Amino acid sequence: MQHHHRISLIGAPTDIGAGARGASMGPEALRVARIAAVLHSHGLEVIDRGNLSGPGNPWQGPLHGYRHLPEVVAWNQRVHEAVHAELAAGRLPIMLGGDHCLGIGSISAVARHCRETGKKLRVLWLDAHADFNTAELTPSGNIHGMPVAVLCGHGPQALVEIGGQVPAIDSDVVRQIGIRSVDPGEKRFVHEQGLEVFDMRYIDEMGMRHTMEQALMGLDEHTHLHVSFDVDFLDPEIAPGVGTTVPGGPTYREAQLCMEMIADTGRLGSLDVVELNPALDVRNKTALLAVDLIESLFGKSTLMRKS
Ligand SMILES: [Mn+2]
Repeated sequence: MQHHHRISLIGAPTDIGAGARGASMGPEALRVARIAAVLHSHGLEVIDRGNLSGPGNPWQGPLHGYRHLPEVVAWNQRVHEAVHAELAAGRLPIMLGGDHCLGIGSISAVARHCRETGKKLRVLWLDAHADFNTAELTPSGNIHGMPVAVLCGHGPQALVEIGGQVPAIDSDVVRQIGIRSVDPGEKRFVHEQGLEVFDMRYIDEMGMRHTMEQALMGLDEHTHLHVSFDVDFLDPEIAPGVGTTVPGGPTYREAQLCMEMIADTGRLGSLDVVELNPALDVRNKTALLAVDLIESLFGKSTLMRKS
């Protein structure tokens, strides 16, 4: 059975950290795909808080290694406050992105909530990319490639200190799943920092079931499980509506199993859905798939089990 039955949807319509425009339309595409009604149909209380507002996208090049840093900070402060307020009210926030830079605001809020309530944190990072770049390592300066590094304390001061503690999280709470595109310098840094990565090679060799058993190992009743779901985690054959497609991702069934095994833990406490880009989608199919998978994350299949 799910732990939380009261869900809050928080739209964060921006592509401020991305290398392509369009993720700003993600929240509306998920609403068009009926995310609220689908979750409600499983007996969950859902409140749509509407969209946060923030600065527009000036579409400029990098400055000191970062694109749009002041705007990224502004958006993440708003996401941080909104997500933290829902958690403090005993609700389960789903942050509808938006690009993945918003994971900084969201996960720093979850970490702060865990400190305040004495909970242990586990973060599952479902993504084709490690998102562990720094200004020194990335040529693009797109901050959506940096959120995990920032959360672990590596990045510009204004971003690493969102949440009131630096680093916001320890790297050992993160489990990355589905990774298949990492820059050479980033790869070295991921190894140095001891991030636990289940890349596609691992999933191919060991299977999704074993991968998820490893990634979910050690959860207990005091653990808050946060899932940061970058839609580019999925194979682009089934999920074309993202800015940075990488071939060779999890299939439909593998992705379902991943979500179902997370649901089975009963520990899901918060969720990000990011990088959905309706401008690149085909008749909203990627949004519909994302909602289908989120339905499984909240226990669609477990409802059919006798247990
Ligand atoms: Mn990402």
